[in-house]
Amino acid sequence: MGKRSGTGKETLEDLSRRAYQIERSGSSKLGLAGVMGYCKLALMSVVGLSILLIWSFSADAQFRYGHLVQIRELTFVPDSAQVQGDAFTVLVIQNREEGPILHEVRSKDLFEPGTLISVQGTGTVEHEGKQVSRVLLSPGEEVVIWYYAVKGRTYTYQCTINGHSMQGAVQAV
Ligand SMILES: [Cu+2]
Repeated sequence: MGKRSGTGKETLEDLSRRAYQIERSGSSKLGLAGVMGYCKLALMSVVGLSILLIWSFSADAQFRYGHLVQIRELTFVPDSAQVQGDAFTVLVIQNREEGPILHEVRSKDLFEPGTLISVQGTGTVEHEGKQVSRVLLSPGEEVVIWYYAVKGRTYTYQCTINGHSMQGAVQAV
């Protein structure tokens, strides 16, 4: 009666194997199942997740489920990007300053209830009440923001710490 045919919940081993197969096959069009698989994997390994994400970003410039932003010389690079709308997506922001410059990521759009799914990574997450207010990033640290992007919306984020005037945006199309 098919009990052994794998219709039940996937185990962590299944997810790991699938991520490995995706990596080997060179396919970056993961679909929702793949993205959610990554979401679960993220709980196991933020570092591994980042490596997989960076790999998938570089593999496909046309159709993205998320993107990577690096902070260099007081600037979000790139400072704008598009993601697929009406879909789960991820934004990874890394502080890649060569000097000891602290940055923050603030975003009313990304951190609002109903949009934010989870914040992970190596930065320091601060809250106001139940809501994330900002994430502090020292050089070498990164934040991994999982959220639901609604088609037609633009999600902005900022850093204003220590007089910085940095902003970036993600447009869901
Ligand atoms: Cu900054």
